[in-house]
Amino acid sequence: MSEINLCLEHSQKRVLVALGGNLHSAVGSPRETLGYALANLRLRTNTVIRRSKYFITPCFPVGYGPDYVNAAAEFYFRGEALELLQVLHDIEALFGRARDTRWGGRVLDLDLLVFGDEIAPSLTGYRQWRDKPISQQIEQTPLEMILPHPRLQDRAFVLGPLMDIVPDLKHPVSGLKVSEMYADLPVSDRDALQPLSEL
Ligand code: PH2
Ligand code: MG
Ligand code: MG
Repeated sequence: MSEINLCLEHSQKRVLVALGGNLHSAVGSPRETLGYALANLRLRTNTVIRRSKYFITPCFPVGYGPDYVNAAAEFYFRGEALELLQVLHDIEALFGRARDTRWGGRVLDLDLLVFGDEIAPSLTGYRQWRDKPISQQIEQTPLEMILPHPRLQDRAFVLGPLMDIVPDLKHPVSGLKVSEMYADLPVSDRDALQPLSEL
């Protein structure tokens, strides 16, 4: 193996981030905000980022607010997961996101989906969040970092964008590929995603 590959393996983690927003920010529409947020993320992490298409997605839970724009981004990060989480929170704050527990509307949501094969805070802690009933998911927000994202396998607005860039990525806990998790979603959830043209 080359020296360059060795370096990559030891110090960089493959990262997937979900982007979403359904309210206008000071810089524009949700799609524009997501674009600026990605540019900001590139600068702060000094990485090359691969982005999915943008998708219009119905608000989950249905009726809680306007449609979202969602996308996913992949890059390789040198550092700790908590450092990256802080960067994501800083970018959310920069674009006017008030951190609260309401699901109905937000100008920018940046979720750390996968950080290499890291599981946090522990397998038990991860499973507690993954297995929460929907009523508690709406009411409670974890204060600590949970990895992988506990709702990753459930949401078409996350898996649809991931399908676009990393269909073969394996879930660090279940071992299922993105394509398998996507195929397991209700057809109506998948059909509700509307990819936006890049032009
Ligand atoms: N994010 C939420 C709640 N509901 N619905 C869609 N369509 N897209 C999202 O990103 C989203 C949501 C909480 O983060
Ligand atoms: Mg979030
Ligand atoms: Mg979210």
